[in-house]
Amino acid sequence: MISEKEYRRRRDKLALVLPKQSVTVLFSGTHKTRSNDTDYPFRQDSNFYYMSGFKEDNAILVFIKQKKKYQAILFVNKKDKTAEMWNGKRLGVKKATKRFLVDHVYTKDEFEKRFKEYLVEKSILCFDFGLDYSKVKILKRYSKNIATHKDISPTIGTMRLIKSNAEIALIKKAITITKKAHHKVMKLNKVSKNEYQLLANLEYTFKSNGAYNDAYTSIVASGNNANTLHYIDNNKPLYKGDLILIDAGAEYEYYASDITRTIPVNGKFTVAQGELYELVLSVEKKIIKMIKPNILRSTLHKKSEELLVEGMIRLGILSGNVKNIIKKKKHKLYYPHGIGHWMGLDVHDTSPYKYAQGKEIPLQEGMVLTIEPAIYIDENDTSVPKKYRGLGIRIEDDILVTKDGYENMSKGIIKEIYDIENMHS
Ligand SMILES: [Mn+2]
Repeated sequence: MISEKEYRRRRDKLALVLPKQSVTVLFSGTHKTRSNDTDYPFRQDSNFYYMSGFKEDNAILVFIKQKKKYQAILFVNKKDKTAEMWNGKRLGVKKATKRFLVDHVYTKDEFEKRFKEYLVEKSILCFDFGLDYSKVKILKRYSKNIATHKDISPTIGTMRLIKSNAEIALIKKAITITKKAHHKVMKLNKVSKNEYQLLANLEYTFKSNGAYNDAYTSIVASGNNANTLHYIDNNKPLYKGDLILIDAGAEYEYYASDITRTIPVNGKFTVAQGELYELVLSVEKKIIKMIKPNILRSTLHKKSEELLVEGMIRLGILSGNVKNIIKKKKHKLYYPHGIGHWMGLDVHDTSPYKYAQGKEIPLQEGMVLTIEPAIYIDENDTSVPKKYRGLGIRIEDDILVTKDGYENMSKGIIKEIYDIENMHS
């Protein structure tokens, strides 16, 4: 759990880098209507949650900074018996004042009036430029005299890069649940089942272990479906002899995990599947071993391209020399994405990859990223030996950068061929 003190420390830290004479506004998420009076499941805005720890909708966090000192002010839904009867309890001003270590708490109704006052004699308004336009409109209505608008999202994103011990503990908890889910599916007899039955199985394990939100829509892609990168139909029958690519991660207390395993439907890899799988696995392991402070993510990516291309030449999937193939981007057909991404409150954490000046941000202790090399070979790609066509293999783990190297937080989720085959019933 993240303590109220930690949330306050984050606000203090943000306030240090906020411009003088500025007002910063962070909005909570808003319920989104699916149709009529039915909403999509609500999930709090990650930046708002990072700075407040508050899970309700309709809330606003404001920072007012003069020269050095700042004030944090939270606006919340007011208590309302009828609304609470229909849509759930609200914390209200009184309890929020007790709980949150902010300077003031007011009801949301008071926001517009107070916001106008906050802006007097200020020169900069900071907010998340990715906001819904309806919210931007409110801000713009009152801030016509403010010369400068600044996007606050990269600043918070930069803070979110380095995880605290409490955050790491939550990510590890999410991974533990994800491990149970993947292992359970590995054990199942999957022949004659459907992708959605595996999906149901994964979700059952997630939800029954307290991960009631998924970190993202799971991908259960059998056979050639694995070559559709964002395949989420998850509704095709499973055939004996095919592989299934499962990219599924639990979210625990707002923290994500992101794990991919590729396993055989009938529990046994064919020789060709094994050859391609061992290539991806060996690359994944080599790249993970390179992780340490100050290395660049782009260095990891380039190395993964080289190693995958080398292997694909060896297997007869590509021909020519490594340098030329990469220069001509021929490998992009088989390995089109990056080696991995930041992970935290969001599965693809919204933290920057470059400093404002354009230089790449090197890995540092406390950062969390995924490593996920892959090879995708479409079933209709006649340039590739027939035995490899229709195979799509990705292996993904969640890595914490430590003081002198790394910790593979998901190393307990098995990935060796021998172990996967043994796991199968
Ligand atoms: Mn991923």
